[in-house]
Amino acid sequence: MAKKKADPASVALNRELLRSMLLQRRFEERCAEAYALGKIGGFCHLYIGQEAVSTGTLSMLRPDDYVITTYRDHGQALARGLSARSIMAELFGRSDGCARGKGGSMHLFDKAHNFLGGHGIVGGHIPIATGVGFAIKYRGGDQCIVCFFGEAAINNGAFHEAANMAALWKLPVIYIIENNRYGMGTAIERASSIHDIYERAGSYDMARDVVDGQDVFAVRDVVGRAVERARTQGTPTLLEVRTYRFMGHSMSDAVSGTYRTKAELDQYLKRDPIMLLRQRMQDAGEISEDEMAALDAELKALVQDAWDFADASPELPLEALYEDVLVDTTSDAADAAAR
Ligand SMILES: Cc1ncc(C[n+]2csc(CCOP(=O)(O)OP(=O)(O)O)c2C)c(N)n1
Ligand SMILES: [Mg+2]
Repeated sequence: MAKKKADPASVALNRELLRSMLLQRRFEERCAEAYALGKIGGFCHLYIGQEAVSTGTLSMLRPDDYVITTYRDHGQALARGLSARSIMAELFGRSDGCARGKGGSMHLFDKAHNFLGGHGIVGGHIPIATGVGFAIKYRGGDQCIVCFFGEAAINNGAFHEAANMAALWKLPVIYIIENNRYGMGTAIERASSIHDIYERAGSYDMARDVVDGQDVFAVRDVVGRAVERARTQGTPTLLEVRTYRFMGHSMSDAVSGTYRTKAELDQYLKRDPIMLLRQRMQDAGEISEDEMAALDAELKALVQDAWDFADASPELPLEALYEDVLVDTTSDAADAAAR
């Protein structure tokens, strides 16, 4: 029987998803290099291995929705559409960075993309997401906010207060737990009394689901349902996305560490989300070896361009330290700007 011809729209979408995930991977490989060379200072947490979560989730949003996340934020910023140039310049601490070089790796921020950070305090941004959900409802919009955090953050009291309010007040917030099994070097089994952590939403009568975070289509599916719920019913969802980080917790610890075995890491490496999507597309005849090589070359060049741009971008003058510290929210103009 002749092979069914693939629908061009779905082929184009799959390519888009592959491009988004591979860009994150190639970008972060160069981040590791830049960190070793001392071009990036401070903390730096790589997202390698988790790319299907950012791409799968953010490909389901509209530009006027909101995104908020943790310090492990490079991949999500790229998937949201911030330019590689503005992110790399931020990591290099330069004035053309998305936060003028003042935020660095953990504090990427871009109002134009409704990307509300990059937050360094574990769990600290979860109540902020609930607040944004409240603002959306108050203004009468049908947007939603996606809030990413790690599985270790769910044991933080702030999560429980924020989740209770979101359910009680019916706020359009999608809480995404990126369960990569570890909070620094602590395995989830050593930190959480229950291991199916999405069930915590039951305490707040909130919709919930669990999904394979290495499969970009599976992520899109559950996120799509959560977005629909947020837009039409204005209610929150808690999603547990099971994934794995292939690198150390941050640039300051070894890749495999002493808290996990090499065998475990190897097992997860077999489920590299990019490899899985590429394989699926190759099997379906949606991308050839040559096209794959061309895409890879294009993305490597794009990241090199971002590096060169960041390197050439000036640092802010010292006086700029006093800018962006306080905002006068009492004036109408400031209120309008905040929208
Ligand atoms: C309130 C607070 N406590 C401790 C830390 C130190 N810390 C930074 S990352 C981290 C682990 C968080 O793990 P998880 O939430 O699973 O996210 P992941 O790093 O795996 O993405 C800890 C304890 C912090 N930044 N903030
Ligand atoms: Mg974790």
